[in-house]
Amino acid sequence: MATATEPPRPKGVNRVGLMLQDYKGKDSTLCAGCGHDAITSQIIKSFFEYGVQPNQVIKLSGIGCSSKTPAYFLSRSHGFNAVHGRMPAIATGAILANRHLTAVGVSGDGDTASIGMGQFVHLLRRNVPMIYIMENNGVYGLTKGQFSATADQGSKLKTGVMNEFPPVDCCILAIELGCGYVARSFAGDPKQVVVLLEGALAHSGTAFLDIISPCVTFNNHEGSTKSYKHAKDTEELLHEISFIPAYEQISIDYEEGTSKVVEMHDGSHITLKKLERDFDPLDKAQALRMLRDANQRGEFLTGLLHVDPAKSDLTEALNMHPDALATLPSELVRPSREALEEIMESLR
Ligand SMILES: Cc1ncc(C[n+]2csc(CCOP(=O)(O)OP(=O)(O)O)c2C)c(N)n1
Ligand code: SF4
Ligand SMILES: [Mg+2]
Repeated sequence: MATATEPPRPKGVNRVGLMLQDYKGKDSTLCAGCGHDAITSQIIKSFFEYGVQPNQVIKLSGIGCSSKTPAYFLSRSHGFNAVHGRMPAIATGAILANRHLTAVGVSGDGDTASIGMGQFVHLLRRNVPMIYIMENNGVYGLTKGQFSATADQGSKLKTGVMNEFPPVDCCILAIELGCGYVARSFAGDPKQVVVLLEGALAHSGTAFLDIISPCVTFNNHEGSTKSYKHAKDTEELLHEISFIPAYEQISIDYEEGTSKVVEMHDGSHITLKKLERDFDPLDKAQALRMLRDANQRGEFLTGLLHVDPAKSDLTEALNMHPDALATLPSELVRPSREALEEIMESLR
């Protein structure tokens, strides 16, 4: 059981003195019922509950219906809507310029796994500290519903066209490339999405979330494996997951053997209550095996697939200055005349 250590707050106000509405953005222009809008609501809720300061956040995206969504949350935050599939490069630059920003990227399955694959894999292997959400509907929603690289082999478009190619499983890819926080969820499971996002906020490297987010206009029919019905019918929870932020934490009671508690980088805790299977998300090899088996059986597993809270992120690997580069005085970032002369001398 967690016990609050902070003084009581007025109802509806979070620990930084803000209300839920302070985390909202513009009205959505997406189709009514689009899964992406449900995820937007969960981003708003999780950032509010965690108590993130909106002006310390940068929102990043590429191109697609999903990539439009940063306009619909956190209107007081910084933002950059990049070129299709090129969000990782922009995110890497922004974070290197200011390592203290909380970065949240929203991408689509096309933006990430089709045109953006080259950039995505390097973001993962560098462990850029950010939350990377892939809103996965199996199609290019914005350009009228062509299959993306995450569409399942054998799934059908409304027109009857069948996808002949095997899908890219971005969670397997992320785990394989050393990502220290990998989760899969479903836009129709808001409770799980919120907890996974809160856990992602507490993680220090790349936190990758693959969220099935049905496209009601182009990929929600019979024969689609990314529809609301298919996801609801096949979803299998790996565990019951809950999040206890560091600021609420004194002690946690849990049942030994049936629950696992993971301490995150910032002192928050994630508790995973065992359901059907014995599964330890700290075990990378087990997570990979389980995902491969699940794919073969056509199962849709959701929850925290892999976590490694101790992994060092890009800023640590580069041994960066503890302060944001963007705020350092020029004496610190510019080499002195003597240093430059020394370099020139060494090149003679
Ligand atoms: C360089 C480039 N190539 C192609 C396009 C056309 N285009 C725009 S969005 C998109 C696909 C979007 O799909 P996804 O990332 O899955 O997002 P969704 O709309 O499904 O949320 C494509 C192919 C583009 N804008 N830029
Ligand atoms: S086309 Fe599909 S992905 Fe795009 S807004 Fe409409 S339902 Fe959402
Ligand atoms: Mg898509």
